[in-house]
Amino acid sequence: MTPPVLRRALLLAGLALAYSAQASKPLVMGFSQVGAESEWRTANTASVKSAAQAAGIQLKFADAQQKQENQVKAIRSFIAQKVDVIAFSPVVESGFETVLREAKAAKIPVILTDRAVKVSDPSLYVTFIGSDFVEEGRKAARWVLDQAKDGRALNIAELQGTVGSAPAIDRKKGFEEVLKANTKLQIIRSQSGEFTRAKGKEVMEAFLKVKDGKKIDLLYAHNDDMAIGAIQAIEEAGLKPGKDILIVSIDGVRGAFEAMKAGKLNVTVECNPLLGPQLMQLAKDVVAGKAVPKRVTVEEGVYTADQAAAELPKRKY
Ligand code: GYE
Repeated sequence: MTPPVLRRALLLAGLALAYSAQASKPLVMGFSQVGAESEWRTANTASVKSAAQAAGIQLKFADAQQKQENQVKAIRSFIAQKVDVIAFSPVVESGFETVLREAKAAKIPVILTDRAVKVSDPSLYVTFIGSDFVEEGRKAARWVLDQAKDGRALNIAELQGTVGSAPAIDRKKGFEEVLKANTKLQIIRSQSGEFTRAKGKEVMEAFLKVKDGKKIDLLYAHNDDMAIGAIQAIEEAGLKPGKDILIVSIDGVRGAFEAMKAGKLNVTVECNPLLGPQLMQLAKDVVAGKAVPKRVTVEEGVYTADQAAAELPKRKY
């Protein structure tokens, strides 16, 4: 028989052990990603995964393959698994109210990364970290205005991002807002290319086939991948991208810099996908009960073709 003193000592040691195990238990984050539709997204996923590892956060990663229903399912499963924090990049803006209420009821904080949602109750998420997409659209349009300073008219084709997504809605809005300053600049075609190269190419082919007697002078693509797809379509139609049709797109991924270096893309507006480290810090703060800003933005620039060769080696994505 163990003497009572020893038994108590053993019990206390056991408790201490259990307590320290509890204290060092890694924070668990459920992360629902949009998909793998673009170079931007690939860089974003890599950033989230490596930052989680560096921060000692256990990441449960789910790929929604561009489908909102998959995202809702993933969030429900994170709730069932009682993760410490949920982060997600919403495929579209609307339709998340119900599942976000479920997370709130389960007292699991939600961080929006990259894209925003439309909800009637802003307390359904703690914070939103991501770029200002309206401003990106404005930056693209300011470059277009610059090209038309000599008074020429430009017919513009627009490749929109995923229908209903925050970047597609906001990049269109910001672009149109600034473009209004010059009525000689008209959007004559506009359709979604779903943020992918394949769809960007397909829609551009269709744009070029429209027989309404209007020539496309400039292409505005909501991301680089669609612009790169469109470049192929333009070349296959026997035209010179970057010359016969000026091209402005958004993201600033390596592929865009390569296209600019080759003279096929004129300008890219930067949208930084490397949100991982900031996201992990926010998650730690939120779980620790610290106050965090409701909106965290990212610093970004605009790059033109003449800067491409010098910038390319410095690009991190
Ligand atoms: O611009 C695009 C991606 O949400 C900012 O999604 C992101 C956008 C990005 O597919 O390439």
